[in-house]
Amino acid sequence: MTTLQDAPPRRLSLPVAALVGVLALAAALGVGHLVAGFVGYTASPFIAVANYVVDHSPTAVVKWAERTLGTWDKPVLKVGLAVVLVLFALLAGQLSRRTPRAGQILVVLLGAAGVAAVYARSDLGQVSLLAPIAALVAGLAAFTSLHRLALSRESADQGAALSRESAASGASRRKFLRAGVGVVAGSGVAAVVGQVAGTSSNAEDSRATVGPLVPARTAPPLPADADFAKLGSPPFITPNGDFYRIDTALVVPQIRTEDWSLKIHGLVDREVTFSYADIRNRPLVERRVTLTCVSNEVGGPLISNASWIGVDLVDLLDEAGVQAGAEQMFATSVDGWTCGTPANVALDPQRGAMLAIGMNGEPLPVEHGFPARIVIPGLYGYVSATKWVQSLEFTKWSDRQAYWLSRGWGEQAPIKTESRIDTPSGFARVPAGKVRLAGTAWAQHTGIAKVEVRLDQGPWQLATLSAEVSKDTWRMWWAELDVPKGTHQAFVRATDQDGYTQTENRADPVPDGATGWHSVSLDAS
Ligand SMILES: Nc1nc2c(c(=O)[nH]1)N[C@H]1C(S)=C(S)[C@@H](COP(=O)(O)O)O[C@H]1N2
Ligand SMILES: [Mo]
Repeated sequence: MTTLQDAPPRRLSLPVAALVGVLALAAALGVGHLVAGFVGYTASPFIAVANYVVDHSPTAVVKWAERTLGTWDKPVLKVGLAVVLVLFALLAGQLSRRTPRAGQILVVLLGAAGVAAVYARSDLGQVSLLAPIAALVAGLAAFTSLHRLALSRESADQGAALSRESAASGASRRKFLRAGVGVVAGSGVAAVVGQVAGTSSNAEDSRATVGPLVPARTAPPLPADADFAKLGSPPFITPNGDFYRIDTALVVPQIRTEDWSLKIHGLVDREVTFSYADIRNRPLVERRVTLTCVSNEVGGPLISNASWIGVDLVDLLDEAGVQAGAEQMFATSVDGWTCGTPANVALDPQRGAMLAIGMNGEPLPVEHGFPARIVIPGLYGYVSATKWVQSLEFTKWSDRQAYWLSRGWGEQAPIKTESRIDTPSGFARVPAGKVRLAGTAWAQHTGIAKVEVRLDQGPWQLATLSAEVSKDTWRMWWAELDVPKGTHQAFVRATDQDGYTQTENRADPVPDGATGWHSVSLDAS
């Protein structure tokens, strides 16, 4: 008869060790998400760590992700992070097959990473640290107790194998099983409750109560030939649902109008703060402005046009009295993203910079900055278009470095004159003969003077331009080329109203915007 003392050394089997690690991870994430639902949704350890990765990735990685993944970068990051966490959990289990020590240390290290990620956020208060701390404690407790149960189960098994005392083995097996199921169910419920609590006071119902935004100064009616959409150009106004979206927010910031305010401070005569009602009750203006992302490749899709409704930014700035020494308007969003605009551009009354609260007749969509964002004609989005904006601080360039500036992008970033062929799309098969091309061209705040197209090395031919709605918006064009049988290349180039013609030289988006002629291949038969 063998007693437990003589049993082989107690050791978890590989799958049981792995299970302990994964269950502890589930407990940590579930409890963290639950607490975050009450102290600040983005304090959820998983979201906080993902955000931290976004904010601290080397420029080369961010660039690579933008280029290869486009708008898939966020889901890919989340799945990638989940895989990494599960690998860590498996490792924690594997390292702890005899004693829980190594796994406990790993759990604490992972938990500490969550705490650090939340601590690093400028927009999350002290209380939000409760979420990652609760996650750490839950993960550690789950790991330790599951490990103990698993180990006693394992040794009971080993004892049973020798002594046939299967009753004891069965009991401890059931205990471990019950605990495991309990952890899974508990974490699931906790995560769901946190999700519901964290997103229930969302911005969408606040947005629904804003009511109609009626500008005191409306933009002039659109001429019938503002676009050549029937010929294959983009529509002049981009519907909100089709408007390109670029931001670093993994979770779209949810701010209710009553919780929003904008503070103007720094090198100003008097600090001023505006509530949503303050802005809403001012006479509103409506302006069409085409936004462009600096990351847009030649021929790329990161450009869209809207009718923005809001107030003249310069009026708000005048109330603060910006001082002569101010060089940049340093804007911060509620989620801690930052943006530096040359102060003289923000302050130029001719520029038409806006604090926008409406987009195409509706309150701003939440993902486009609700309750309020900055829109400045003629500057790429990363130096101008702060969404969910909460602070405008006037500083010197040397005092503050905005998010993308510190990642290798330029300080000054006026939008470059560019054009794009939208129809036919690349590698199109067309019947030989007359082929109609259509597309768009832009030189925001300068205006487009002409657009030309050519086939291969042939002569440039003038395209027909749409009506100029504003110098701050894109302009559509169409043209016809004579295309003989065979494979050819069609090119487009624009000239702006300063007389500058787009250079043929290809430049990367980094550091201040791509250049080069867009072309499409035509396969004529
Ligand atoms: N808060 C916040 N605002 C932001 C950004 C961001 O990451 N966070 N990205 C900027 C960039 S790079 C661009 S191109 C524009 C895009 O605005 P859209 O998403 O409404 O098209 O928003 C700008 N405003
Ligand atoms: Mo951008």
